[in-house]
Amino acid sequence: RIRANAIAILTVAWILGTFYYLWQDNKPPSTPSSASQIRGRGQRQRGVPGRLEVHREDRTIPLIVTQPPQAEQQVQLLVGFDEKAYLAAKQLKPGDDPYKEHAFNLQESDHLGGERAIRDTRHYRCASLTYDADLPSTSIIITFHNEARSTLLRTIKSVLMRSPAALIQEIILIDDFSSDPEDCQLLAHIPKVRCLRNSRREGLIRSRVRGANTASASVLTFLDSHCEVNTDWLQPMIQRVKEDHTRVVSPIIDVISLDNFAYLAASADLRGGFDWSLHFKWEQIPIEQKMARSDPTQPIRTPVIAGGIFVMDKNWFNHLGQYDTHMDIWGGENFELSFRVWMCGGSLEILPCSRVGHVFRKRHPYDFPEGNALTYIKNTRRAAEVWMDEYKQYYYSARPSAQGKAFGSIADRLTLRRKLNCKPFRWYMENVYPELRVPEQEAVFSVLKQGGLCLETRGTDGLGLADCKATRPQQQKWELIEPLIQQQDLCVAISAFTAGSRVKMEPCNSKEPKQKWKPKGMALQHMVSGLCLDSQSLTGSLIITQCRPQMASQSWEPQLIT
Ligand code: LR7
Ligand code: MN
Repeated sequence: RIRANAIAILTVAWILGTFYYLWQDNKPPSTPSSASQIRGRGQRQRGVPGRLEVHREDRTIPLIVTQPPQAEQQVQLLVGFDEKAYLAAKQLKPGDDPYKEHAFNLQESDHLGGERAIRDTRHYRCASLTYDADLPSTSIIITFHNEARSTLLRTIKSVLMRSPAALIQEIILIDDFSSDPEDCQLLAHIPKVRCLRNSRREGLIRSRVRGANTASASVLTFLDSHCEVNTDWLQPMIQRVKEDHTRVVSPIIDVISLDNFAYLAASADLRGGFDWSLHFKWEQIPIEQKMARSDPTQPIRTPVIAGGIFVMDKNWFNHLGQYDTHMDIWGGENFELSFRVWMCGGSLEILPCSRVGHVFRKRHPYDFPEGNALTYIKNTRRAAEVWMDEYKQYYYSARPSAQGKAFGSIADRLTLRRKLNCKPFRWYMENVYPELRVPEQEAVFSVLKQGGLCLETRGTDGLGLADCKATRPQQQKWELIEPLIQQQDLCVAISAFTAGSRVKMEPCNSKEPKQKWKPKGMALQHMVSGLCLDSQSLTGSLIITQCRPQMASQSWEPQLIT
């Protein structure tokens, strides 16, 4: 009897335990009001379309939650700093809109206070990786303008709690002329924390450069002012930079819900990309790379970084020209840095075993002295003009309003590019971001006129001259897409490379030497033979002859068909 009872009790306890475990797993990691919990997940965030894929992956450990440090350790961490007073001094008044000041729910953030446990969102294999015992230490650089005290403090405390103490040389705060100087100054009472205040609003780019210039460690780590770093976030990044100082590395950026502050794991197979308007977006790793990834802890090459959270060797940062300090307030600097790193001999990667949470917002909670749109255009125009070579035309077609807008002098940055002997943007397109498609040029049709006559196709593959008011105008309609002279799927081609050879139509192939032409004065020269398209032949078909552009039979005047 007794044994049977014991077994029954154990069985019930086991079932209850299992249910509790599953229930825990489905709960969001933090416990704010439940009504708003679901909303944060699928929401479209500004600039983060890829974040639609944000989900909890079953490949990651579901239940392990970082342990908050022991009470004694906390006292150690923040000795000399009155956390309660710091947070209490700024409280939301009843009836105030909690989203107004910061574009996130301040009430939920304040409710969490200076620290909290978050789920370890890494792939389980990350936990067994090891790192060098002698990693160099880093200076953490955080710029902010009117950040909420609770988010700023959690950023700092999460760094102190979840990093090996020896790796944190210092935390440099750059207060970008926030309304209340005490937001920053009081935090300098925390050991290792320094506070620099700008005497006027500079924007995040010049602020970061200021921080980097006073940093004393050999490695720089940049963070936004509303982050929470996760378990062992720092070691993977410093390790990669120690092994090769030209690598610039960033973590997977998890999502902290702007509504309820739930910490949500981001998808582990995204990288940074952009479209021709220089709009940043998260995108899936190309399928071939995804297939080739047998080890989920391996770095992911990325064409661009999001911009806010990365680790870079300080000498490399300085050698490559820091940032373009003529960029203002916010935006575009991540493209400029990314192009520069790749084109001037470095690389960019995302490290899946490093995770940092960030509060993604849908609007800027601060003002732009020159307006949001003009500032973004100025900054991205500078990036395009300095780094994108002939590809900048696609930027201007995608963002016509950028044309004619002021962007200052770029002479210094062009000099820098020359001095560093950087590769052309074409190289970047071919080797780093071949997935970025060059836009299809809109078809432009012309007739090719010789005197009063027009070039036209005849029969299956022939060419000839006829009255321009032909009965079948389709056969006189040409697309001049250098080096091809094209009509539908057929292109003008020579039949042999010698003078007098017949010219005919054949299926287009831009790699076929027989089809390559370029304009030479009024004539059309075959690029390989050097001979010119000529209408003067005994048979009435077209041929190639020695170029004499003055000659009427070699003169082809393109005239747009409107
Ligand atoms: O005038 C300003 N001065 C500042 O110091 C304006 C802003 N800032 C600070 C601000 O307090 C914050 O710490 O700069 C940081 C970034 O500004 P956010 O958080 O308002 O903007 P964001 O999160 O959209 O910023 C992303 O894009 C920026 C483009 O210039 C920067 O590259 C940010 O670092 C970048 N943030 C991230 O990459 C984190 C992940 C988000 C993504 C994608
Ligand atoms: Mn941010």
